[in-house]
Amino acid sequence: MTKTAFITGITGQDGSYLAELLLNKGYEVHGLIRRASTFNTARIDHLYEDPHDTGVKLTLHYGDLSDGVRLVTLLNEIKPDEVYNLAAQSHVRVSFDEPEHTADTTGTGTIRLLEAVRLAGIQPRFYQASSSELYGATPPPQNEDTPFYPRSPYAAAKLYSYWITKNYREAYGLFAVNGILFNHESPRRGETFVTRKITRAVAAIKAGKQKELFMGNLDAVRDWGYAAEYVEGMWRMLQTDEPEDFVLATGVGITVREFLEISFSHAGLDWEEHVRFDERYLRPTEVDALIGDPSKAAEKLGWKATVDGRELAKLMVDADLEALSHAGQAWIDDVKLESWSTK
Ligand code: NDP
Ligand code: GDR
Repeated sequence: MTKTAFITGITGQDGSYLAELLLNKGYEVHGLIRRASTFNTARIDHLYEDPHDTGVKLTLHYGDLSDGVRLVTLLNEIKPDEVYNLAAQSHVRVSFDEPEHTADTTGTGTIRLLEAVRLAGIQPRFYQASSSELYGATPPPQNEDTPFYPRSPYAAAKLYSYWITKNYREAYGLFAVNGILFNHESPRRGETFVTRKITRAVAAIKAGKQKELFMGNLDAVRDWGYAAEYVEGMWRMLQTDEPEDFVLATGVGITVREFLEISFSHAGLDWEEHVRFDERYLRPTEVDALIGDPSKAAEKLGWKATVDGRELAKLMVDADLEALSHAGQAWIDDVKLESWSTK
């Protein structure tokens, strides 16, 4: 029988890869999208299906995690077998500027969705996009038993979502799991996260269209993996016999500085000639080092990352050089906007 999945955050990096994965597995996929004054579906446009056709497998629905009633209506209609809650205000630096909005989307949004599941009277398997940011100030290596110490409004909101997901599992017997995912990136990564910011700048500098790149703390260590592999891990978490929480990570940590060095030198450039400091990119409280221990996922899910941060830097630089060669000036103008409106 065809399985049905409901994905919040389908227009984001992970949502787009997960939608692809589930469609390839034969699922009927329903995605929640926010109404915006411009189209925000660029990452999933290649999956477009004409809704007038028969046998359509991907359907998009307007809604928002701030609108609980809408979530109940949708879950009632769709009655999914699996729910993936990927939607969030997901930028850590921005969460210091918009703490209340972040709490509402990244924290309270999860309880709205869980309550919508209950009110719709359905028993889907439920995936919560938890984060390595939960560990915050607790030093690496971090696994499922490591104590949490959130260091931002974003991480504090995700902490609430982590515990409320666990609580609904224990209180109502819902098959609800937390995927505690370490940073994962791709050519589809949002332009203001550090990896993509760097690889896009490398492409623009290489093309002679940009000279400088303004950055914050280069000493931070992150365990960067490849997003396309991580969505497979999400799906596997919902296919087990018992609901459990899992860490997904590569186990390899590198500094932002090393990611810069690799990315620039891959394009034949010297990062020190181009990178400048801008305190706007510092955070009031920083997370110094995140390096995951993914052994539980390897043992119980048979999941293992094959791309670490060093390979990812090259993969993303290649993709951005390629994108630039196709898109030209419009792409360059877009790169400049990074420092205008964002952190
Ligand atoms: P993105 O920022 O790329 O995508 C976030 C998605 O959430 C977008 O589709 C966005 O819609 C949607 N969204 C934001 N606010 C709302 C709202 N109020 N109602 C409905 N939808 C909303 O994130 P990623 O794909 O990178 O991450 C997916 C999830 O995993 C997030 O929850 C993130 O916090 C978490 N996570 C990510 C990690 C990573 O390294 N990528 C690591 C660990 C956890 P729109 O397109 O309209 O903005
Ligand atoms: P992070 O990702 O905060 O780990 O959250 P981000 O790429 O924003 O930052 C990683 C590290 O790089 C440092 N940094 C900069 N960061 C940005 N964005 N821009 C800069 O110019 C810059 N200079 C240095 C940061 O200080 C930080 O230490 C991501 C998000 O996807 C979350 O949603 C997710 O939960 C976590 O990863 C795991």
